[in-house]
Amino acid sequence: MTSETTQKFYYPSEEVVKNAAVSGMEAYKALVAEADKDYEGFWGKRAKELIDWQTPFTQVLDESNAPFFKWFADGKLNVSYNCLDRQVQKGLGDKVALIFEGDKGDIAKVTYSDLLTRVSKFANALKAQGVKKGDRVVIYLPMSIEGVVAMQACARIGATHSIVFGGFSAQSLADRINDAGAVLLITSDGQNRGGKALPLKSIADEALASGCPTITSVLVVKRTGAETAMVAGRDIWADEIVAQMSDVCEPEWVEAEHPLFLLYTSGSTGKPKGVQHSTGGYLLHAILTMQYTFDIKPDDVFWCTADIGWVTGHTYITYGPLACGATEIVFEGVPTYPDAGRFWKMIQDHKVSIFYTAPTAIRSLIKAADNTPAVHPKQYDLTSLRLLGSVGEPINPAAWEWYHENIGGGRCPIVDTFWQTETGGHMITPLPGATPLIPGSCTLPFPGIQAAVVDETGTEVPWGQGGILVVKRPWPSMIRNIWGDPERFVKSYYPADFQGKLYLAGDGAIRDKDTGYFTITGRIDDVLNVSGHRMGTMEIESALVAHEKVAEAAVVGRPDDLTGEAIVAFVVLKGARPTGDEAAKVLKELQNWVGQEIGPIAKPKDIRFGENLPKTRSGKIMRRLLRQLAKGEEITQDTSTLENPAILDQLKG
Ligand code: 6R9
Repeated sequence: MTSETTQKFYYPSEEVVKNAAVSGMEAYKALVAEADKDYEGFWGKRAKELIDWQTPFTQVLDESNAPFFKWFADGKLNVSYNCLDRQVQKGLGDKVALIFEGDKGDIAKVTYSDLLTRVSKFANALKAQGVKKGDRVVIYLPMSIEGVVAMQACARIGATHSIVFGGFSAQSLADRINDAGAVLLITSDGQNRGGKALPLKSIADEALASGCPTITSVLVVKRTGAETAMVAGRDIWADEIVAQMSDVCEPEWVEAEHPLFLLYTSGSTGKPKGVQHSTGGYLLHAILTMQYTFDIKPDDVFWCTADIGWVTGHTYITYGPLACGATEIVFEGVPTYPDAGRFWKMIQDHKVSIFYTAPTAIRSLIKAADNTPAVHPKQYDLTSLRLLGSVGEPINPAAWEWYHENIGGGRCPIVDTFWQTETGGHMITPLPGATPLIPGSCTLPFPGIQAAVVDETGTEVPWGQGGILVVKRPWPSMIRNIWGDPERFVKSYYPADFQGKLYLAGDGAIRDKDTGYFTITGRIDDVLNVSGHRMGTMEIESALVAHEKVAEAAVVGRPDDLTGEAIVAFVVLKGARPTGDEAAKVLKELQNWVGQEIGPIAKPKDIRFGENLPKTRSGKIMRRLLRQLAKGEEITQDTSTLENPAILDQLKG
């Protein structure tokens, strides 16, 4: 190790090392060596120890139908049983499982016993509506106790849930319901966000009216109390039906490979992919990462600020913390309401010890703290914190340093966790009591995860050289399939370029030439990362061209200080190219249109109008030029294959 590399490290304190589940770098290396030596033994041992099985498994990994891997396939279990019943049996019934804080500051605490009762009643309500093992249930709910209860209730009866983020439009909701063939929808009258009550049921009604033939009933949770139209014979108030149910519901024991959930995520083509996860392997990684990465302890108050509509909310709100018997926060609101000190006040009020959030939130709160001293984190007592986490996008070193200093008081390690909807849990991440940290690097693979950086042929590149991020061996919590589209699964994740042998993450990466630490360099496909949310450029393009005025559209990303990437659209209208006020008017109209078609997170930040798009002679849109234009750069690239160079001037910002 050179002195230069020694300097850039942040080492965990002796006390952190001493108390950590993985204590010291030697312990980390020993785990990696254990997995290298006996891969199946490594995972099998932990699956036995960490999960309560109704029927034990006899085989760890079945690779006979690769890349459709099976883990623990002949074992049977129930995730809800592992999260709730076993905590109560261990004597944790009176321990607080969830601390819910509403947008307006209302607080509710739910113990493990209460949660078991609520989940059992809800599960019985689902059964009363005819939901059976293997049926798909779509959940379109705000951050709420009911959201967690509904997910756990599905798991309890073996129904496969598919959460649709509450910010998605009617169209997006309908597409997901239909792709999944869901029989039941769970939604709420509305949601509270930033001091406003927003509708939800009416959006769900619009989705169902557009044609969702498989849905037979809708359970409606009361939240805002807004007047809500109910369709007779289809819509039922959840509280009314749940009140009539027994509080005992025997868990449905399912095979380890039974699909626990689908979660739709953007890919490089227009249609979102229904990422299918398993039961046993998924639960194992949720628990193991809670232990190793978050070093979860009985007295911790754990807070993951993600929404249950994203995978982070699945693994690190609904499943991981509960399977470990932890106490966790569920927050309905937004970080900036009533002011940008909300997160820090909640950490102070609830004595949060582990805090897990996204770089985009940190960056916006840095800005707020700079502008408004009253919401600066130093106004709050954050001494309860012992560990910080980051997820969703690369964290820039300046934001890392601020987070470390101002939130972590210089004493809390930061785990920068790289993973994806498809991976189920952390893939490359520091372990807090082991890994020396370098701001901006997600450091080293989680024990048992064989990540590598390769070239186009699948050959590993030397450290210091950028390439394509892959995973060399299957792992328990990996995606099992794309719902209803096994061919797309193989093509997307086990492409022929790598002889079908390597999992393709879709990100680029580089390993530090001295330490081997990984830094993620961003997506290598047509997927953008806006505020930690994945958006497919094709999805946005399809929405734009569905507008009556639009003839053609191309969407690219541009780096953005606050949101990581921002969406820029290049649009050709059917009529004349608009300029001045007219351009501003159409721009607003198209932004709102995309908001309605997909959801507000997909709205382009900037739209440029041209009489055409830059194309090659064969008619291919030259996206690399659009990327340069989006950044406001002069075109330095070769334009010799461009048929219509004059168009570039029109598309400059
Ligand atoms: C968990 C989650 C996955 C994509 C992924 C990558 C980016 C996530 C990151 C990160 C750098 C990190 N990403 N964590 N990039 N450092 N710590 O975010 O899942 O919504 O599927 O997004 O997010 O580009 O491929 P998902």
